[in-house]
Amino acid sequence: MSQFKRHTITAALPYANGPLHIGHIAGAYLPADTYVRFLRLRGEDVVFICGSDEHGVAITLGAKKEGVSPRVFVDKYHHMMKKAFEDFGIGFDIYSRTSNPVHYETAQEFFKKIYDQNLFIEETSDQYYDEQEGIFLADRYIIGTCPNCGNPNAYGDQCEKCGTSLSPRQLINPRSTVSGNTPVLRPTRHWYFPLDKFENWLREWLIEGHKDWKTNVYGQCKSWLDQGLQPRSITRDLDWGIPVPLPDAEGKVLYVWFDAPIGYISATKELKPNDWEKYWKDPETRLIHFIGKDNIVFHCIIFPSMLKAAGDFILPDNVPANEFLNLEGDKLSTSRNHAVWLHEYLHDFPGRRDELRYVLTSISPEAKDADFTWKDYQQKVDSEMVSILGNFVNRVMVLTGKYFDGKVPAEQELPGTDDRRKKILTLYQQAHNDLNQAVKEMTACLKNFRFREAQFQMMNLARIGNKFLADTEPWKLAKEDMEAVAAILNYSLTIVGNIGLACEPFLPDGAASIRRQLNSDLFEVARKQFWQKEELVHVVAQGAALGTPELMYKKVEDADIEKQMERLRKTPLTAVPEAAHAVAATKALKPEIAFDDFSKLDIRIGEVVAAEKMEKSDKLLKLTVDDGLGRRTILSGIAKHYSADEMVGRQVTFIANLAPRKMMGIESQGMILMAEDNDGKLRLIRPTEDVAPGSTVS
Ligand code: B3M
Ligand code: ZN
Repeated sequence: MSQFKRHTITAALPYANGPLHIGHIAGAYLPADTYVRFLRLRGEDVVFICGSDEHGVAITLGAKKEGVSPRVFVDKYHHMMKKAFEDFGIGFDIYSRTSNPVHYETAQEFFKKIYDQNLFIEETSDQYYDEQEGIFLADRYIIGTCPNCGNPNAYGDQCEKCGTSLSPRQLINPRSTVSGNTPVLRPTRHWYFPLDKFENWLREWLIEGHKDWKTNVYGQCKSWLDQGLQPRSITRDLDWGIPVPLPDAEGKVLYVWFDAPIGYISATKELKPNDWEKYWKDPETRLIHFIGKDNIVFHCIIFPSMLKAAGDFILPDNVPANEFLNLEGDKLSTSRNHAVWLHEYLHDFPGRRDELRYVLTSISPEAKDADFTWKDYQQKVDSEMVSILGNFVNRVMVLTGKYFDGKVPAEQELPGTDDRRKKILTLYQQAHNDLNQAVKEMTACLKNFRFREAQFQMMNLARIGNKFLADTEPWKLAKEDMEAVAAILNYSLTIVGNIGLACEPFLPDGAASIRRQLNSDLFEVARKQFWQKEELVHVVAQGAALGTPELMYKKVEDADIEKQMERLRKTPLTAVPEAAHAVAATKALKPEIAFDDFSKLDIRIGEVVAAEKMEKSDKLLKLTVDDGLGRRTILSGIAKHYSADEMVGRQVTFIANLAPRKMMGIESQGMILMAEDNDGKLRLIRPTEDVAPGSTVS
């Protein structure tokens, strides 16, 4: 890695078509984040690039199912994903999006660069067309029977059952996914990228030149090349996407897999408008793509060929793709809501980001598919994070508090030839060797994208620390040999400090906790030395006062696990409409209504001028509302969510023409509108800025 001056690290751009789940995180984002943290700790110049992929059929079909425009659809999911990444602490330098103007420009320029060399093949051919919908059916707009395995629901671009990549014309009994109709053939003109012309070059660059890539990645590439490459169409007939930048190309947009990887370049431009080029064109920059296995061919074969064709770009030096993660023995599925959603995890387990990072890295699907189970999550948190790591740090902190008043005891030579001291010295030497060995292995694994093993070695530091304490038993020596106790605890604090350094790429919150607990001035310097020398370093200074002990991790309650299991059990086994994935467990839609039904409602904004709790009811508040015309009384079942005091002075939205209703002897003249989440929590709906009471809502 040292022959490179800087690193461009990308993580696959997730489609803005749904929330993130743990499969995404384990596949690309967590390994990328761990690696980037490692590089930064070693003082490398790194840009860490990601963003939302906002084009293609995944977007247009998703938007259609939710009944909104693609623009509204991608806005919603882009912000949702961006926030979840931030909340989880994935440290992108930029999280951009492919609907940004800079990306349009970059992608169009890229197209033109290849076009101007006369490399594209322009061809008119017959393609399937849905006459009822008036659209051409490419990719996932069309399904049919897979010619390879007989799966009746294979897509126009791929059979998800056997993994074969397909084109619509290969499907048997093709059907439109939009209308269900049988399509007809119609001529349409498209541009094709001549992948076949890059075959020889790919053999040399990839097959000969990158035998160092992971076997799962290398194997997939080789089998693609062995089957022979064909020209691939890189344009589509769609009204959502980046227009083909040619004068006679009305209605044609770039194929999403042509524009999306260029998104890495656009995002770098956005991040570093003045010197982005060195991250993409200087041969001393190391380009690495973190992705899931379903993206291998695009990142290892197609995008490199595009970069090569456009000229003067660097090529990926490695593409450490992961296999898939399953959940409780079953494929993760957005449409069946069989998933652990990142934003839900963060909500249900506040302050426990490290725990998810740890468990996902410990089962990282690096070489083969892996399975996440909640029981395993609980077990790993309890018996590894709490019992090994947290426990070791805490014991050392508490013992130092007890024997040395929370100050770092003196380092000791421990002279003397009595058996006890000899034994301590031997144990110390052994621990020291083992610790250095673990640090060496950890860094070697990090360099080679073996994060699972790297984290195991990191945890070994705590295992060795625990063993050192258990073997030396300082609490038994306290009466007779305080020098020995000092030596043991000084060294134990050094181990704690080195764990604090070693766990930074994996457990950022835990690292911060150790840092607070040790409260050492040496930390910054120690960190540099540790990652450069790859061995144990001095982290604590004799006599320095430690911080307050903290419990780094706590056990996972059975009830918390049960709640998650219950949620998974409750989700339907059969597919539900895609829209249901928007927010897990969102209520089903009510039947459609006519506009006239809606316009009968008189919805208005009012201001609460007085409020009191109804006696004998724990639910009802009695509100006096200024409705612009006068005052009215409205009873509202929100007492569990808002106090009477809180309500006074607030603006509310209410139905003004609902027939009055008597409740507990009082007439309610309207209904306050509330938002109710999946847990039954109620929240007021009110204008973002105050408006005049009596304003109507439409
Ligand atoms: N959006 C596919 C996916 O989310 C695609 C990756 C683009 S990376 C340039 O799996
Ligand atoms: Zn198939």
